[in-house]
Amino acid sequence: MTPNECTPTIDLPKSLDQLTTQEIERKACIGRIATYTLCSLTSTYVNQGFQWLLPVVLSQSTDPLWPDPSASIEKRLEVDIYGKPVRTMASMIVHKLIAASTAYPKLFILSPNVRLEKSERGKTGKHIYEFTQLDFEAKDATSKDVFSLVETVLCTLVKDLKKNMKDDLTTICRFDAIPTIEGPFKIFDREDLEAKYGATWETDIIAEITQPVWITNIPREFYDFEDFSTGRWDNYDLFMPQFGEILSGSKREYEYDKITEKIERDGVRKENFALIIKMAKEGRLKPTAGAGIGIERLIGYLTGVKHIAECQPFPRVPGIVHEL
Ligand code: ASN
Repeated sequence: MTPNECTPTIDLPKSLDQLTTQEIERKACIGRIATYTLCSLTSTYVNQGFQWLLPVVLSQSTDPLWPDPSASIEKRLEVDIYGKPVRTMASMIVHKLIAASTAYPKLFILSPNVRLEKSERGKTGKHIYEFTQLDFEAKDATSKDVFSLVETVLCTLVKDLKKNMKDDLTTICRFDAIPTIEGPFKIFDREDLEAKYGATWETDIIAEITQPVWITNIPREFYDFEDFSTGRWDNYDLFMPQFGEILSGSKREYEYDKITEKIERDGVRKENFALIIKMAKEGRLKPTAGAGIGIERLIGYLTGVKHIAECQPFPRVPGIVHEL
């Protein structure tokens, strides 16, 4: 490809049948990088002793995605099956906490998530209405354990990708653009960033960093651990340079009193979380920590696409529904 062809030209990703010959070549190249990425991520988790669970899509209990400062959900999908209401999976957070507390102390899932974001988000380049998370959870793990695991996973990926996928990365002009990364990544408290940069802290920090960074202490859903005595949240996002968030997670709440108090405080529908509440009451919900890596965002960062839906064979741009 010529240097001109390196520049991503697709503002709003098209469906496969609409692509030119040149765009098909680019799509195939991104597809090979995606395949390599998935192989690398899943191998590292398996090598680290994690069990690979298959996802579920319909369930009575799913992520409330509330309260979440960055949520913009237009519609929640609910349907009756066998006389019971179920929702499409927003994330397998509840399943993870129960699975890690019982039969699968270290687990990961490539989990399809449906989040019908508002149409305006079609143009951010970072939002899609169906995406896949590599969602993982480990019993008795701390935030620090999650940090070093993720650092191993991502540093291995970038190192091996640059070694084994040089031709494809060069074709899309990403070989030199992706820095080799090295852990431990720096950790910033969200409150300090707000004090330094104000409301634009997210875009400011992304522009400034040259290595991935952890952002901690972000108020959000009931299942993230909150220290009631200090008001600090033991949770985290991972931001990539010039790109933004590709992962979020936390140490988890597991105590009945705290979970019920937070569900009440947040105005979340208790009846959708009956099982996790019951298990917490019986002392069967255990301390765990984990996170989810947004696969299309990670591949979007690696390939430098304008819109992460360009990494999807069948683009899911908010507001745009293709036949496939
Ligand atoms: N996967 C995230 C976590 O592990 C939850 C989410 O996607 N909202 O915390």
